[in-house]
Amino acid sequence: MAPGCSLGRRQAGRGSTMYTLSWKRYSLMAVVSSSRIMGRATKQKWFRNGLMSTAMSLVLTWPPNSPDLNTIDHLWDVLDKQIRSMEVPPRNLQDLKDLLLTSWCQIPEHTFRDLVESMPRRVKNKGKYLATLTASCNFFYSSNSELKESLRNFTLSNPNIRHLRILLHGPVGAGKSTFINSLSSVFQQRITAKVKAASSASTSCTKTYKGYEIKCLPTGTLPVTIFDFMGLEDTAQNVHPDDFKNALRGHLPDGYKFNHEKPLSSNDPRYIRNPSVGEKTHCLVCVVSANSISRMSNATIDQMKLVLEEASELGIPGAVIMTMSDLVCPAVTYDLKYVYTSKTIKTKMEECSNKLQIPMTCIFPVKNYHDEIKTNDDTDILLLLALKQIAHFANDYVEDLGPQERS
Ligand SMILES: Nc1nc2c(ncn2[C@@H]2O[C@H](COP(=O)(O)OP(=O)(O)OP(=O)(O)O)[C@@H](O)[C@H]2O)c(=O)[nH]1
Ligand SMILES: [Mg+2]
Repeated sequence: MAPGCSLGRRQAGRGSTMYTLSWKRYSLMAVVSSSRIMGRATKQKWFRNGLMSTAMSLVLTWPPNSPDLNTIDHLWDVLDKQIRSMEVPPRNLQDLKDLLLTSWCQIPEHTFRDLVESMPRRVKNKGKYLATLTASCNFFYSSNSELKESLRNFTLSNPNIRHLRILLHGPVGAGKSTFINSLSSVFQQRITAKVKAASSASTSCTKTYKGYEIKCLPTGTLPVTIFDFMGLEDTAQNVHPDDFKNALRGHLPDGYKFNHEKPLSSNDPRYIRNPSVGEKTHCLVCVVSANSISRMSNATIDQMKLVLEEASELGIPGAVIMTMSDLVCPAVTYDLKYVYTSKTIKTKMEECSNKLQIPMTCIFPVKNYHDEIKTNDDTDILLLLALKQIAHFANDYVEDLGPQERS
């Protein structure tokens, strides 16, 4: 192609070339071809806001063999090949326009017919992939209110308990306390800050073992209590490992102030000797930040694994909340809906899975409310989906437990 016709060109996936042309129609064609996953309005907005680099990062975050079920894309490829194979390339925009129109008219009829007739086969081949992709995106269109309603009316599987007990643990500053505030915000439809969160610190801001119920409008609470734990530090001031065991088994009282020098002993009057089934932990949730998972020290990982193993021995299910998804992928920062299609987020989830030995199905990427002044649907939905799954894990665990009332 003559230099005057093109201002730039980029390869953006299978058969997709992104041209930056001054000729409007071809420019539109090229953009459609390379970023078929974006709606027209989104594309216009991204162009308007000068977010092309973000757009490209999103294109690259999609799988390389994204489904090419759009028949017209194949015809763009045919045109592309024809223009490139010209012995004399177009010298100017008018030339290019004329050549494109001529080439379009010369595309043989059988090419169109083949494309149409091959559609059922291509749909079949790509169907499985599409089903996964659609399923992962679809929940963003599930209604926020439906999810809230299902949690409000959550039926506990064990008549001996009133609340599922979820225990959060993880490194300092991972967003544990902010996660509890975020869940409260979701159900109160305003930003709440009941639990003290850190601005920035290397030592844990949370010093007390405390359970929080989630209030929901208009009245009432969810059948879930979330316990905040002191963050794991790379210092000698760390929480004593036996206090984790105490918390899992239900020996730690609500309001217990952590003492890194010694754990709560069974001789202490505050020690709950025979915890009821409702006082035990029903699901252990590791909270890690997507932004710092790669930098987590081996000591912290080992401590987390130790607690997970302890929980696993007791039969308590484990899960991971991966916070700060907004800080690792530009596309997700731009629009949270891309969380489950972002390759960066998937890589971070895999890293979590490998480091903590937790299956991918138990890892939930979220973004906490941390600098917003009001709630929004996309942030709500990720938080709600995570909470719903965790509640199910805990509910499955308590199903077979007896009353074990405290003596
Ligand atoms: N961008 C972003 N910031 C977050 C997110 N979650 C938490 N934060 C910020 O991270 C910082 C630490 O959050 P906390 O909730 O205090 O973390 P923590 O795990 O409770 O920490 P400790 O109690 O000190 O162990 C706060 O400044 C939050 O505003 C998130 O999803 N995205
Ligand atoms: Mg905290």
